[in-house]
Amino acid sequence: MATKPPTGDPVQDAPRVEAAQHSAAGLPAVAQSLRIAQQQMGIRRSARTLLKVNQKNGFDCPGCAWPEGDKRHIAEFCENGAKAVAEEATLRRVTPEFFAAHPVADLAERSGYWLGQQGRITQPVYLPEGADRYEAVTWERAFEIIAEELTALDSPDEALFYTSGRTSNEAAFLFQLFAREFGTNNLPDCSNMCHESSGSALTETIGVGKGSVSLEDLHQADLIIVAGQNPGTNHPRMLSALEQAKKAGAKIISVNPLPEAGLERFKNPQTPSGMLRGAALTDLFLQIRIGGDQALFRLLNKLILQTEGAVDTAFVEEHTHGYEEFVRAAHEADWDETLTATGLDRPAIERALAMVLASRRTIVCWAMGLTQHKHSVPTIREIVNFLLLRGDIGRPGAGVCPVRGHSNVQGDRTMGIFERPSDSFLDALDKEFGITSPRHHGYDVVRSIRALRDGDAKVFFAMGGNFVAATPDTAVTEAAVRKARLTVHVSTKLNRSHAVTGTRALILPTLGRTDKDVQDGRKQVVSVEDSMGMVHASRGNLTPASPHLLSEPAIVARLARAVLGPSSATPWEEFEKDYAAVRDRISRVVPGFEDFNARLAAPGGFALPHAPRDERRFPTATGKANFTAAPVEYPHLPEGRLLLQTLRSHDQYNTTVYGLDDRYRGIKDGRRVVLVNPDDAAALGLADGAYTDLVGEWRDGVERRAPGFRVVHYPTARGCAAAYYPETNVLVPLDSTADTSNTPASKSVVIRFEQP
Ligand SMILES: Nc1nc2c(c(=O)[nH]1)N[C@H]1C(S)=C(S)[C@@H](COP(=O)(O)OP(=O)(O)OC[C@H]3O[C@@H](n4cnc5c(=O)[nH]c(N)nc54)[C@H](O)[C@@H]3O)O[C@H]1N2
Ligand SMILES: Nc1nc2c(c(=O)[nH]1)N[C@H]1C(S)=C(S)[C@@H](COP(=O)(O)OP(=O)(O)OC[C@H]3O[C@@H](n4cnc5c(=O)[nH]c(N)nc54)[C@H](O)[C@@H]3O)O[C@H]1N2
Ligand SMILES: [Mo]
Repeated sequence: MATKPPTGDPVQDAPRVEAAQHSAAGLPAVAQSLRIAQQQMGIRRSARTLLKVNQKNGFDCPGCAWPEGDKRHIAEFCENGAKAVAEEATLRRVTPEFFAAHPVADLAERSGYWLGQQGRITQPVYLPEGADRYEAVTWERAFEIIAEELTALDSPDEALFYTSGRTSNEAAFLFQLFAREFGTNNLPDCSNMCHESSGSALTETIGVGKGSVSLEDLHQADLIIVAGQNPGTNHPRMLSALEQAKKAGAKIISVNPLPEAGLERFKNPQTPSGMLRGAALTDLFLQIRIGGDQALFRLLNKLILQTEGAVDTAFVEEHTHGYEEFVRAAHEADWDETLTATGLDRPAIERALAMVLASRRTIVCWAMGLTQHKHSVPTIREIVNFLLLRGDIGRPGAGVCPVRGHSNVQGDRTMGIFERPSDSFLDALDKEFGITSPRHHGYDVVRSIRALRDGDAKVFFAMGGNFVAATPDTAVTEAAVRKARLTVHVSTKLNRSHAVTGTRALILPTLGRTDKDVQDGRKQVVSVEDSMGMVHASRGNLTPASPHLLSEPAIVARLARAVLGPSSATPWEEFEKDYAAVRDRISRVVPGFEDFNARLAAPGGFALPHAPRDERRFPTATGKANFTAAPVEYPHLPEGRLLLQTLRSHDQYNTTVYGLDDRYRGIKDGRRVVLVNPDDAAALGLADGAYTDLVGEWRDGVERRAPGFRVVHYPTARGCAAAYYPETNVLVPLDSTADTSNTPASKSVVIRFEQP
């Protein structure tokens, strides 16, 4: 058995393992935030910056999309928010001299961690055809190059306009407007890989693809079920909300293959007693097998139906459709099959049922543990069935709570970043701007990759993000992107996508959330929408990393002028100078944004309307909330295989690696680890500390291999394994996606182990 780490980036490949922790936050989290902040920003800048996070006159944290409460603490930040801020507000710089010293081939050899550590990009750079490295270029020339390539296309649909979820509402609105004036709906975005399954399931069943609860609802709930989510790492501020709910008497069930520290115990850094003792959060931990959630909720639904008086019949009669068919399907749920699918035992499910029946107000929260499977959409629909049965949508303290990822991913979608826009949205856009938007649908992320691979798309333009690292099937995706004529990235920091280029490539450096944005002599404000549909202002306060940076709205406005020329009647110049002018247009195009500029000025912003939440109105095809009755699915594994989920460590933000520890899980100094249940490991002959290759298995028979992972015996559910993304994206087949939403099934990867 090989025990040596593999070749590659040595720092990333020497993981050590300590005891996993059973509580999150507390003093170590505060200490860690300050340490990382000072390394990147120095002491004075750290203090100045961190005190402005999520304050009413400050900037929206570029970390997660969790909402801000009404009563804000002086330091309304969390460890991972502080890391996200430090990553952006760093004093390190990537200059044209850096690019002169590092050819693209050199950048391609570096780890994502190393690339990110180099700092903020200071000037636009260009990789000409045949050149081996990027060189400085003027903004004017950069836009000319893009215009040359875009206008040379046979069809506007040969261009792809990707968005990652940090882009402000104003920039996103301009970006989609530009794409549609140019003539395409090819607006793939990170949502396609993230909460698309939630959007698909919720739009069909309740008529709005967004969560139906506010922070206040969480505080009022009797029962909160957190399924497929690791808030201790990914939404740390959610722990305060859960703590508050518990103080008011709520119970919490967590449904997860892993015991996640944040859900076990939370040490609130804002209160002295919280800091010392912490609060136990989870009342019942259902250690489910990966992919077993639909079966679990289906059985719970059957048991609710069998309990006298448990169904809210008045609600069902007045507000829902499809009940009888659903009842027939639910009656087929079977204990034995559910126990197999979930790996749970009968008493655990009975305890869950008792808690559900005792609750008059239930909320279900979820994230990537539910959205990234083949059967994610029917799984989330089953959760909607579960809530509808008890009348738990559209009343205080109850509802659906898909917890979003990127800080403005929800707002970007509201602004029209969507490859399948509704006719009503396009009608309003056309009317406002006197344009004719294309009506045929565009490519989502997976279809964009296929289009590049097959030569159907030739220009790739990214508004943020790290496309080649975030997407599945790394080898296929990278080869596809390299076939492009031109790749363009609007970025703050270096990443893998800058090293995997088309024939020509551009990097356009931009302002981040923390940076002061001055246009035409006036300080600009942007806006964002959080996970609960609250829209508020964000104002950066730091001097930008370099005088050469342009804001995202300015980049889109100049791009549009260069590409569309005088044929566009849109006042792009005016939009660049004054974002309030953009908001005036948004207020006339996007429902819920009436009087946008005035309402944005209110401290804390305003809530967008949500028909199911506000008035129990369900704008679906049937005009009612729809019960659905899909067949129950769960993964079936061949002998000797495990189901791998690809997830986040505590020291990363998606493809941005802040450090090499996963403190709560006890992993140190390395990321190439695979967490395996000790009993599975014994059966497979995988000793703790041994090194193994992970080999993906998929019906196309192509070998996908991630070499050199250290085995860690870890108390995950039987039959399951876990390893970090993006390193394991090589194992996720491009065609392995969720039905309906087409989201890569990156939490359901069948693997075997091969020891060198
Ligand atoms: N610090 C930090 N914050 C972040 C991010 C980050 O990378 N770092 N990313 C942001 C983004 S874009 C997003 S989308 C969110 C992601 O937030 P999460 O969804 O919390 O992120 P993951 O690490 O993917 O964790 C998935 C969780 O689901 C569980 N799980 C996996 N499979 C199943 C299953 O089949 N059933 C159930 N019930 N559980 C399952 C895993 O054990 C894990 O706890 O976080 C956002 N916030
Ligand atoms: N295997 C696997 N794959 C996954 C997932 C998974 O759980 N498993 N999760 C998926 C999910 S949920 C998501 S959301 C995607 C994330 O996919 P992306 O959003 O594409 O990836 P990020 O890593 O968040 O992008 C980071 C880059 O964004 C740039 N950036 C940061 N801030 C700004 C800004 O303000 N403006 C601009 N223009 N650029 C900025 C920086 O250059 C940085 O390197 O990954 C998906 N991929
Ligand atoms: Mo995400």
